[in-house]
Amino acid sequence: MTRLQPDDICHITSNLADYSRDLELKTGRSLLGIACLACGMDEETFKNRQLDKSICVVPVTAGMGIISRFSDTVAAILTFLGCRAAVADQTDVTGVAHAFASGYDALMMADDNRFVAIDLHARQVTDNADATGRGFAAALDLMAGGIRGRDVLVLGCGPVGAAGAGLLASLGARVALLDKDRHAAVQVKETVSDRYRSADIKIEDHLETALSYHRFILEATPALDTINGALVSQDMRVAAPGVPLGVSSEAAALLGPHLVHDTLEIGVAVMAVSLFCESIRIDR
Ligand code: 2YC
Repeated sequence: MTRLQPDDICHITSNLADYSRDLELKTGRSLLGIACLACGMDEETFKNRQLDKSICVVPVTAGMGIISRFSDTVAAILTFLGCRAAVADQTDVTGVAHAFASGYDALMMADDNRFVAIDLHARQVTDNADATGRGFAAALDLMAGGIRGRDVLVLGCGPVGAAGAGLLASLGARVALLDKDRHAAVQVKETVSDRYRSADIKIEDHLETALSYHRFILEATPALDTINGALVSQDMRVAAPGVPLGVSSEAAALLGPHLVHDTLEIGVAVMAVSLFCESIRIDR
């Protein structure tokens, strides 16, 4: 899991409205719209319930410690979506205890290994890796004008790529998996095939070859420049949750509006909507 640097996120808070509009131009849906699609919830339902829960973001000093502006940025994304969110005044256990005592409905916090949203009523945990994979898969579905029956290439079979592959398979895509560790691809193929029995899943072994005959790409590797200018075709659509961006600057320039990438926004938005999905499921 790549650890974010302050420079990766310092631009986010002041650009949320522009970024959401940029997503609408690229996918037809806003940041909230993409997150709702990833969670199978309509936006009106979310908007009717977004104030039902208060969310406390708790900074965590464990391990490599605080990332400057991380908690503030997470809270800003939640607030932009219309949620009631605040950063705890204290870190770690003190912050968690304060959030409980203050009656918050959910927590969001991250150590070096996991970034989670915890619904304190439903006792549901949503992981950022899963949420990010689903969010970018939803963006790719939108960029493709509906991914059902289309061939999609998932680069990187870690937790993000696995979650993206699962959503894409559930949407009816024909999923090809590629990872430099072939065993990781095999594992994801087995997991997704078990969950979606009719899923059409295959494994690719050669990056350049696989890119030569796939238009729709989920780039979920932690490597730089996985996709370079020579491998990009005009009709490609790339959703790239991988941090750092796995698309070279030359390839990104060629892709233009057909590339969706960010370092935090879509994953946090899906985590937020997931909190409300769980409560709706629990309430039924
Ligand atoms: O500021 C804090 O509370 C820190 N403990 C946050 C550490 C986040 C570490 N994880 C990452 O940098 C990212 C996640 C946002 C998702 C994957 N890596």
